[in-house]
Amino acid sequence: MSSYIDQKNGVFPSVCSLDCPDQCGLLVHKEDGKITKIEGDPNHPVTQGSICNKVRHMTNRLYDENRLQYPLKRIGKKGEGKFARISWDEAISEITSRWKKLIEDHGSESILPYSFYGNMGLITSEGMDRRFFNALGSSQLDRKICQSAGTKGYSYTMGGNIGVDPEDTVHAKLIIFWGINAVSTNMHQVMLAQKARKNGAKIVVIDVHKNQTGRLADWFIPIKPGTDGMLALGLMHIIFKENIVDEAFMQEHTIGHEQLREHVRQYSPEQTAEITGVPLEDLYELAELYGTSDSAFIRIGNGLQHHDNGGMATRAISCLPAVTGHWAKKGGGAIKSNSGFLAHNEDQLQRPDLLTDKNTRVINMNQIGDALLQTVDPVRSMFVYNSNPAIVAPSANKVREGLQRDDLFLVVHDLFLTETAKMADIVLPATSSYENTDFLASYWHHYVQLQQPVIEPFGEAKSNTDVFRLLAAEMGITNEAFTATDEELIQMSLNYEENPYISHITFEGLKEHQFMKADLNLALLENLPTASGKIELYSEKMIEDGYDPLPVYVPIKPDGDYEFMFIPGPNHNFLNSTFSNNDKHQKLEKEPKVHLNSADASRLHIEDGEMVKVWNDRGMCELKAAVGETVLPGVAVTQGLWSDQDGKIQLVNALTPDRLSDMGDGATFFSGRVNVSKMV
Ligand SMILES: Nc1nc2c(c(=O)[nH]1)N[C@H]1C(S)=C(S)[C@@H](COP(=O)(O)OP(=O)(O)OC[C@H]3O[C@@H](n4cnc5c(=O)[nH]c(N)nc54)[C@H](O)[C@@H]3O)O[C@H]1N2
Ligand SMILES: Nc1nc2c(c(=O)[nH]1)N[C@H]1C(S)=C(S)[C@@H](COP(=O)(O)OP(=O)(O)OC[C@H]3O[C@@H](n4cnc5c(=O)[nH]c(N)nc54)[C@H](O)[C@@H]3O)O[C@H]1N2
Ligand code: SF4
Ligand SMILES: [Mo]
Repeated sequence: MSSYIDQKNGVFPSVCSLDCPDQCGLLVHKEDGKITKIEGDPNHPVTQGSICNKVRHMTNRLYDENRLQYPLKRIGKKGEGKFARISWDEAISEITSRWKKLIEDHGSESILPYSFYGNMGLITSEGMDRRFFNALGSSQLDRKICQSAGTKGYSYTMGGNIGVDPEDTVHAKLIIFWGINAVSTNMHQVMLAQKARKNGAKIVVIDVHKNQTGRLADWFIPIKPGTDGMLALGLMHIIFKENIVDEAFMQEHTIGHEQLREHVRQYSPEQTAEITGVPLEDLYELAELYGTSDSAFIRIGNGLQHHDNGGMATRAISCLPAVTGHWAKKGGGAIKSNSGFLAHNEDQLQRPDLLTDKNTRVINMNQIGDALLQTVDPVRSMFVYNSNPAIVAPSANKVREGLQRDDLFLVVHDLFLTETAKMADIVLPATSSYENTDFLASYWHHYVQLQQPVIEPFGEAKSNTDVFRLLAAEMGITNEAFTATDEELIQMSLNYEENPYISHITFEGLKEHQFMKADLNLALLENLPTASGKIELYSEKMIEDGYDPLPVYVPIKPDGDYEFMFIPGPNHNFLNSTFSNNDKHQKLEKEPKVHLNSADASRLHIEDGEMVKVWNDRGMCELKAAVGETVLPGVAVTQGLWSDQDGKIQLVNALTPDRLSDMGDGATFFSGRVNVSKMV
């Protein structure tokens, strides 16, 4: 059979590669060699033919007039944005000669990769690149910008990233979206919740902002930012006191329930109401609703994780379904992330064995600003791909100052001249996922999916795997690791005896079926990867790691004497900063706004629709005020990681802290404080 690329016309199955839990099955329509339409694949068991607006307009991005077609070399001053076209040969030779010299003069750790999941394809995001930087012996990047706090907190209870099968959640009778803006960020979980609702389920949303998800709830519960751990503990207090626990379940499947019962006595409902802002009667009502529900499901989002105390908050919430036995009910339990079910052979794919010096320096991506400004053993070259740190990383003014350093040799591989790429010395054009071969594993549903190239590479664009093969060859790294084809990389990754859930999934199988589901015959509760094999309400491991063995409430850290908690989340029509530079998506989103409570606004004489200054000691933004009752007093919320547009001052990450969270060295985007004032 000829490949999809060879067929000029037709409709081809594919998968969305964006960093989104839904990982939709797609149908790509092609005419005369070009993609004309992207729609949902109705055969996909979970996403069932519906996709988001962002990807429905993907052709605008794929064929955007500003898409990069050739390698570029800086000719102006750093950051001025003046570039000249060069050939791939020149680009690769310039990069590798600079790197050889740096390694000779300063050692390989003077070079740093910086990447995340702009493309979730596994060989694209953690394949040849990891092999290359391991073999090079460069500094290593700790990729913890997303959900590492919660992952750690949840793992103490459950052992790993494992939760309910989302397809089962249609059977739940109570669905709690907790710190997740699911209408925008996990739309198919909303679709499943709507089905459950038709069967009588109630939808509760716990959030600091009554956004599109809050508006669809049967009951919206506003909470003060960073107090979710307290809410979970206060709920457990009531649940134990009212004896709406599931004793039999706790006996059989948990350890530490007696200690937990004693421990939560200290979190009184009165104190919980005071700290969280959730009224006393609502606390009792929620505890009752949750404790007595026939099957309750909690979808835990990133909102509560992006705080100083995000790890412990997630730890506390993850105890709720165990105390009440919801795990044993159809559709009940929780999902933080399900990536554990689809774990692939990372060692085979990433080849950590190629890194011979195991003490290589590690830099946390959340603190890239400080790392770039460090003067002792500075990072002298950075290679950025699958990410746009100038927009997405916290304390962005520091990040930009670092990126702009004259003595930093910056290379950026991307589809567009992003804000990060504008500061580069060499820019390399990247293919889109529709031009690549890859495999993808969702962190929410249970399907592994195949991506086969549908169109030819755009202009002279190259895939990540090809770029790192070229770099390895030119650096003189002659190792069989760099001759492996994309298909071989996929085969090696899927060959993973340690994960019985995917033992039947192969490259050939994926070619035949396009998507394959994890084998879930193993009962989750009988195979928990905790030390005890049970749900750990009390955790010895936490003691070893220096934490309290039981969930506790620790308030977020002080962050200056500013009036507002500042919550800069993502928005509906962008994906992090992806699409923020595309006309169509910008128009859909209109402009960045800051949501304020009307009491605060009137005190500060701010009118709805007026431009205001949002600031702290880290930076400043000018945003349009949206005044109303969607946030509590003392809270300021923005949506979207907007690109720089004609001199507008709208870089929300200029204001965010780069402290690390209590667990998992995660990001604390939402634990910052700001003042808001009228523009003068
Ligand atoms: N459309 C769209 N979809 C996306 C993305 C995108 O940018 N746009 N990004 C993707 C990525 S990488 C990720 S990680 C996910 C993230 O998606 P989500 O898990 O939804 O995370 P956020 O949108 O960061 O925050 C979720 C909600 O938490 C709220 N929140 C903030 N602080 C608190 C708090 O202290 N307590 C509570 N209870 N709520 C709080 C915010 O108001 C927001 O409504 O979405 C993915 N999908
Ligand atoms: N204020 C605030 N900041 C945040 C967040 C927040 O909620 N609030 N969310 C955080 C979270 S959860 C995350 S995950 C991060 C995400 O941050 P990033 O991972 O940086 O996400 P994007 O901004 O989407 O940038 C991805 C880039 O990869 C490029 N790309 C796509 N495909 C490919 C490819 O195949 N090859 C190459 N070389 N490049 C490609 C895209 O064009 C895009 O420029 O942002 C974090 N930043
Ligand atoms: S971004 Fe998410 S919802 Fe949209 S098509 Fe991709 S996977 Fe589906
Ligand atoms: Mo993320």
